[in-house]
Amino acid sequence: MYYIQKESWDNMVLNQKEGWIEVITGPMFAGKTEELLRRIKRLEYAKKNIVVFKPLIDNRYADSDVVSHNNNKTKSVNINTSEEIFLHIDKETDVVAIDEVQFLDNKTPKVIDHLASLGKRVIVSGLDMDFRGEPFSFMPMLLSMAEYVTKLSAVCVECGTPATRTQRIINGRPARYLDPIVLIGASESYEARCRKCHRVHRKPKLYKGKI
Ligand code: TTP
Ligand code: MG
Repeated sequence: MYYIQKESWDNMVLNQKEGWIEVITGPMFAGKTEELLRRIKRLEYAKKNIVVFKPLIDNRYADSDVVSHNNNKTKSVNINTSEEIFLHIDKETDVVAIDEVQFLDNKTPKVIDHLASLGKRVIVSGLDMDFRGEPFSFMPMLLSMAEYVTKLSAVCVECGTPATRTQRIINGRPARYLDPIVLIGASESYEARCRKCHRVHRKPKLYKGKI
């Protein structure tokens, strides 16, 4: 838990006129990171003061960069918990950006909401669903709190239609429903799929039969 001096937060509120939450979401291979980087670049041209964060869990490419599949990148601060964000921003910060936000802790929606109330523009990108096709952690809450939501789709590797889900493949087979939610990876373990082509081994069926 981090305690911030009340005076400094009050000053922040006084100095900021606006704040809101933007969420970029969708399955893997949809270009979420690319879209986040595009928005960051535009704001850099406008000389905005931006701090970019990334959960420490994702070390696929580099330790202190957010990197897209196209190898675009920007410097980022690695954090273990959402409250660490407060240690890296001040009243001069205009924009807080977070990639792979779904990996942060459950306090994240509250922290982000607080930042927006203080006048920060908060732009986050993250998976809306896990490999089972179920909501990823606190993402539903964040999506409902956001002023702006951009839901991107990928392309289904099986049938070529828009892909809204992420297929996890283990040893050439669909992963099991009870496998751990977190498994860092890219195309060696994941594919983009549409609803029809998405498979989860032993996923419980709530309703059986046809209408
Ligand atoms: P993403 O950034 O969502 O994947 P991406 O870079 O392919 O997508 P985009 O181009 O849209 O930015 O990273 C997802 C990470 O989450 C990746 O390391 C795999 C991991 N992951 C899990 O741990 N559990 C899951 O259930 C799923 C679907 C992904
Ligand atoms: Mg990404």
